[in-house]
Amino acid sequence: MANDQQGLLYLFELPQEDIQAPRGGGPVLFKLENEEAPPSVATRVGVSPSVSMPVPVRDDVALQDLGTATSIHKGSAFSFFLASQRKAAKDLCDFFMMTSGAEDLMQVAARVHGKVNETLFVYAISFVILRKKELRSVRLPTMVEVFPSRFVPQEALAKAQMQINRMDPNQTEPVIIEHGLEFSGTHLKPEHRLSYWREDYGINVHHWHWHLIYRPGIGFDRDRKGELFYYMHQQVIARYDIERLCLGLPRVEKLDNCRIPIKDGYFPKLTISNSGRQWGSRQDNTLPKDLRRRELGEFVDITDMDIWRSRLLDAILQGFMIDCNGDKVPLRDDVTSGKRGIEILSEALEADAELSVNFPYYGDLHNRGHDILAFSHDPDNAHKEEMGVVGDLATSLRDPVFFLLHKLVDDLFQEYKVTQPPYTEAELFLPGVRIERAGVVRGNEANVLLTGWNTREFEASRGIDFNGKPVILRLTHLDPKPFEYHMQIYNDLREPKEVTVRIFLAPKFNGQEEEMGFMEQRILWSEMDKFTVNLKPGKNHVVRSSKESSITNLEELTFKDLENSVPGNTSEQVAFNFCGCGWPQHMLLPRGRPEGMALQLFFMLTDYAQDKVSNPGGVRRCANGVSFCGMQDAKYPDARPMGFPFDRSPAPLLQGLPVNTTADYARLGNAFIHDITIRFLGEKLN
Ligand code: CUO
Repeated sequence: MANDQQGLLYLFELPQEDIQAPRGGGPVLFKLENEEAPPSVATRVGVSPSVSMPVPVRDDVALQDLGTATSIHKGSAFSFFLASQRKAAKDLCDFFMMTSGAEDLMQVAARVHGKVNETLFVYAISFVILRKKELRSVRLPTMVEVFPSRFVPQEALAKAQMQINRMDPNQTEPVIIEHGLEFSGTHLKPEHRLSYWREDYGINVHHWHWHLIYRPGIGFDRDRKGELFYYMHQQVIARYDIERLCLGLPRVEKLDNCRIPIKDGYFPKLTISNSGRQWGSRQDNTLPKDLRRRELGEFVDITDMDIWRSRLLDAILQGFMIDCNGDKVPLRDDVTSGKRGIEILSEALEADAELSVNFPYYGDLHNRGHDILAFSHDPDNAHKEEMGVVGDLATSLRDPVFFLLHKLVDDLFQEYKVTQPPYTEAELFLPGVRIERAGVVRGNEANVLLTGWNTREFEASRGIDFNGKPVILRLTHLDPKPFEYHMQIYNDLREPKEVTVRIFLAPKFNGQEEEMGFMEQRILWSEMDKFTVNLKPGKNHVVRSSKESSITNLEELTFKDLENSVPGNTSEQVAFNFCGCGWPQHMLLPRGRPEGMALQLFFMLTDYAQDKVSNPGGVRRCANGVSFCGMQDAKYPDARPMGFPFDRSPAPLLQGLPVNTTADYARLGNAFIHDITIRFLGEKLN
């Protein structure tokens, strides 16, 4: 095996094809001892393999050892929200976890490839690579290249195939598939105006990665996993709402009642795992029903959903949950030891059966919500339809119903958050430092940011076999022009002071074009960045690039990036992109409006001595996207509750004066609020 990266990288390529099919565009070949390559592979014209990956017979890889992993049909959907399929994933992950080192994993995985569902396979090897310390240097290729059919409609892929069938066999230039802007529907339906956002590849890949890292039923407790489930999804809803306001659409409403029809349908036009099977479509005004999927062994009653929700709400308002022994478990965020209430609540709401204080009692509201919605078009398999995209981690954000469900989830979290005592002035104020001025600069212009369209290319032929020919996906996406934050900060102390800089963005006006009060704006504040600065005594000019954001992932790593990342040739991008998790950099800003949209930036400095979390020394993995993704093998690097200071209601008085708007927080010297404009150019950016 050439190196760990290469040995494992090609397991991700062509997930639907035989493992002995040529990979790496032709030169890489897994050779399984005692297993004939399928004739279609052996006779492929023009293939001259130069990298051979021998896979000896492994007597230890037996189907019976895979547990329930083989229970999910190949070519069908795999949903992490279904309890039975979570169990299958756990069985396969456990099996791969028993390997030691890259070569061992490669051999075992190559033997298992083809015996299990393709998505499950990719999920499990991804999980194990991220989990195993000895595989720290191995990066994952982007899901866009592994499963292109999750990102572009079948029609576009079929067109590329037809073009290849007709073209001169000696042609070497790739076929290009353009996709974007028209997305999945027309603007006859207002919701489709948001398709560019919901169907963005980066947002969906982020969601897949996030759940890969913060998997329920993982068997161990990742630091603040529950709180991060709340926070990351809350921030997604906030950003979605901001985008809606940019387009003049109302903020998303929660899925309050599963006994009335869901107004908006969704027709994904995508196929599953490159297999040709379609994801289920939901008509407008579909009435959710109890789930009765016998073939999957999955049954969910809407009544149970209602009961779980009511029990969770009860716990929130009473201030405690009841554990399996009947004992009270207090829900409070102002604790100095043990878990915060938000963590306990979240583990019961998501739910993680192993970490919920009382899984039988509080149930499985969020996961089951995904299930009910994913099968609402065919709840009893009468039509033998596949699940809808909302059941899959890499596609669920495409469907508007995802946001209705997650608004319901967030609504429960917010019910809890407003029961918590507001932050005191002592918790908000940092004496000795003050922000004199703060804003954004782009080129020579201050406080006006620009967005437009851009394109990014991926190799579709890494995930789908187009007769061995190269096919490029050219995806259109929103993009901001890069900018910088500039802050003029005075440190009035005699010695240097380390502070955490927190930067948030929210619209200034609501849908009625009125300035928002604190509570209306509170859950719209989107984290833009969070970083540490050591302020010297006196005046400090702090400059920070938008590309350094603590929430974003630099870029998706392609197969080509990773092939070029042999030791000694590690690009900066690869070196920093540790786990692929993080909000896409190209979606850092909301779209804005052509005429300019009024937004506000909120800056706050807090005492790093109080914020810092001691982590044992060692390599910082997943340092990118840290606010949404945490750090691998380390504690979440901010001791404050996630979303601070906007996760709670405001104190009624600050410095003796009432707090009505966020600007009242900015009366504190360590905070600052500033108006900016975002203009959407509606054209391709240079
Ligand atoms: Cu991420 Cu419901 O948790 O999709």
